[in-house]
Parts: sequence; structure tokens; C-alpha cells
Amino acid sequence: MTTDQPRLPDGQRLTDGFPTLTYGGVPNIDLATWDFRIFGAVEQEVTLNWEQFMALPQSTDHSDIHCVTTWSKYDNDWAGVLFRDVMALAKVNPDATHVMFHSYGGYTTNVPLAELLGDDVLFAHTHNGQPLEAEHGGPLRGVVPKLYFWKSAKWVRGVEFMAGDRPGFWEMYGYHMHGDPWTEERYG
Ligand SMILES: Nc1nc2c(c(=O)[nH]1)N[C@H]1C(S)=C(S)[C@@H](COP(=O)(O)O)O[C@H]1N2
Ligand SMILES: [Mo]
Repeated sequence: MTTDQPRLPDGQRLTDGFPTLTYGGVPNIDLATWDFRIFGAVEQEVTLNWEQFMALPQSTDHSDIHCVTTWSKYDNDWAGVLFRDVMALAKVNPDATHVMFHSYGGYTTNVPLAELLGDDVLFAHTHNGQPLEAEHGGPLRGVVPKLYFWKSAKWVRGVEFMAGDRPGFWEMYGYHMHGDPWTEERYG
């Protein structure tokens, strides 16, 4: 971040707490039967169980949350597996341009692949040193800090690579296909 860029995007307010925002209920997830699927525009589909997922290289990231409903929360420490380390497990087709995150409970959200390749994008199982609470997406959620928080899928159970874009759950109801908080891409 450069010194002349503010830390709080326009239209946001800082919160100390950690609000929860879920459409529908918190799904019941049993780690014994949990699985994670990498599919779509890939040469070979991959399915991982919890043990296999946790055996992947572990990374951390420190980032701010910006929710489209205008709350922001600074200084989140996330631990989990980098998106790009998950992606490396499947041979992704060169024509893949976007990703759909799929969650237990049916939630989906779409993100351009180019936004997901950095050191800040994780599948996280830990928040501020504690196992991620179920209401915040535990056992595993996406964390895509550069975009509004609806792009960070809770209870994530798979990632679909796509040759082209397609709206996810909130995007079908008018939320932005990209969702950059710095340019207030709130609604499409
Ligand atoms: N599976 C799932 N993921 C989701 C949601 C949801 O309803 N279901 N809500 C999204 C929205 S709109 C926001 S703002 C954040 C909220 O995350 P939190 O409840 O941990 O604050 O999760 C996002 N991911
Ligand atoms: Mo949200």
C-alpha cells in the first residue's frame, strides 16, 4: 500500500467486532465426510479429504475485510492454504479465466482468476490464531481480501475453473461481477 492511499475505502466504516452475514443457515459439516473438489476447466479433477487438504503447504496472511454492507474490519490474521497451491494440484486449462467457489449449503461466488494468484488469497481454517468458527465459515472458507467480502466463500467445498465468467449467488441478484472495494464495485 502506498502512503497516499487511505486504508479505509470510500463508503466504509470501521468496526471492532466481527459481524456475521449468512444467507440461510450454518451448514452442518462433518470433517470425516468433508471433501474438496477441484473441477471444471482442468485436465484432471482432484478431490481431497480433510486430512489431504491439511497436508498441503500452510501459509498465513494479514489483511483487512471490506464488506459491501459498509463495515470494514482491520488486521485479520488468516492461516490456511494458498489458492495457487490448491490450483497447482490440477492441471488448469490455459483458457480458464474465472473461478466459481462452491460452498456447502449451495452458496457460490465468481472471481477472475487473475485476482486469486497472490500471497493474500487463502483457503483459511484459522482466524486470529483460533480455528475458524462455524458461523464465519469453519472448517474452511475462501479469503480474497482485495475484493468485497461476499467473494470470500464460507464453508467452501470446491473450486470450479471456468473458460469465461458466470454469476454466483449474490451476483445473480445484482452484486458486481468483480467487487473491488477501492472503486466501489458494489452492484453491477
Ligand atoms: N457460503 C457462504 N459464504 C458467504 C456468505 C454466505 O451467505 N454463504 N456470505 C458472504 C457475505 S455477503 C459476506 S459479507 C461474508 C461474511 O462473512 P462473515 O459472516 O464471516 O463476516 O461471507 C460471504 N461468504
Ligand atoms: Mo456481504
